[in-house]
Amino acid sequence: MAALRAIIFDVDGTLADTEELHRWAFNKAFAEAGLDWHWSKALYGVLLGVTGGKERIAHFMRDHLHEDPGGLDIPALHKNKTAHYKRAMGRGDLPLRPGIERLIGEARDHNILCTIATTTSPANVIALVEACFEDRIEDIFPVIAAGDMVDHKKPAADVYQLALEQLNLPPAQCIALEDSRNGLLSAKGAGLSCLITKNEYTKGQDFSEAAAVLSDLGSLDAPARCYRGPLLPEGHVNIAYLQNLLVASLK
Ligand code: XBP
Ligand code: MG
Repeated sequence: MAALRAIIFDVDGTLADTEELHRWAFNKAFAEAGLDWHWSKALYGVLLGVTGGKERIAHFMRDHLHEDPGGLDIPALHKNKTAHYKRAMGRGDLPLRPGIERLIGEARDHNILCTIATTTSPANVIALVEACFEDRIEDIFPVIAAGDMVDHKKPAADVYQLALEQLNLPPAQCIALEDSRNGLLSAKGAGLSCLITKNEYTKGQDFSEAAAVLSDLGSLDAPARCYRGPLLPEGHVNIAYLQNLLVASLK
C-alpha cells in the first residue's frame, strides 16, 4: 500500500483565508502609487483566476483597462503591495483555517513531511508562518516552493513538481491540499492526488478532478462538510483519512 510520506500545502485560501488581506494590500499600493484603481471583492474574485500578483496586475491592465502593462513598473508596485501584506500579516490577527494546526501536528507525530507549494511570494509565506505558528518555519515546512521560484505559476504543474523534487518523493506517496481550481490543476499536472477545502472565493469552481471536496479540514467541535469523495468518519481530516484517500485515488 502506498504509504503517505508528505502533505503538500497550498497557502492562500488553504492554510488561511488570506485573499481579503491580499486585496487590501493591492488597493493600498494602488492608492500610494496614485492609481485610481480599486479592486472590489467581486472584481478580485474574477482576477483571482490569474495567479501571481504581478501577473494579476498585468492581466487587469491588459484585459480590463485595455492598457499596455509595459507602461507601469509592476515589480515596484507589487513590491510595495507585498510590504503592506507582510506588515499586516505580522499583526497576527488572521487565524489559520480549521484543522490546519491539528493536521500538521498529527503529520509531524507520524513522521510525515509537510511542505508548501504556492503561487504567492516567499516573503508572504514566511510572514504567515511566523504569525500563525509557534515553531520555526524550517521545523514545520522543511521545503517551500513559492512564487517566482518557478517559471510558470499555477495552473501549470511547475510549483508542485519543484516541491516533489525538493522532497525527493514520487507523487504516489504525497497528497496536495488546495482551495482553487488553478491549484487543483497544478497538483494533478504533477501527478498528485488533491484534497480541496473550498472557501468564499472558490466555492463555485469545478473540482471534478479532486479526490475529495470539503468545506474545511474540520475540527472536533465543528465537523467538516463533505461535498465529494469519502465521508469523514470522525468529522475531520486526519492522517488516516488522507492515507485512505491516497490509496483510493491510486486505484
Ligand atoms: C494565491 C495567489 C497569489 C496571491 C497573491 O496563491 O495566486 O498570487 O493571490 O500573492 P496560492 P502574490 O493559492 O497558490 O497560495 O501577490 O504574492 O502573488
Ligand atoms: Mg490557494
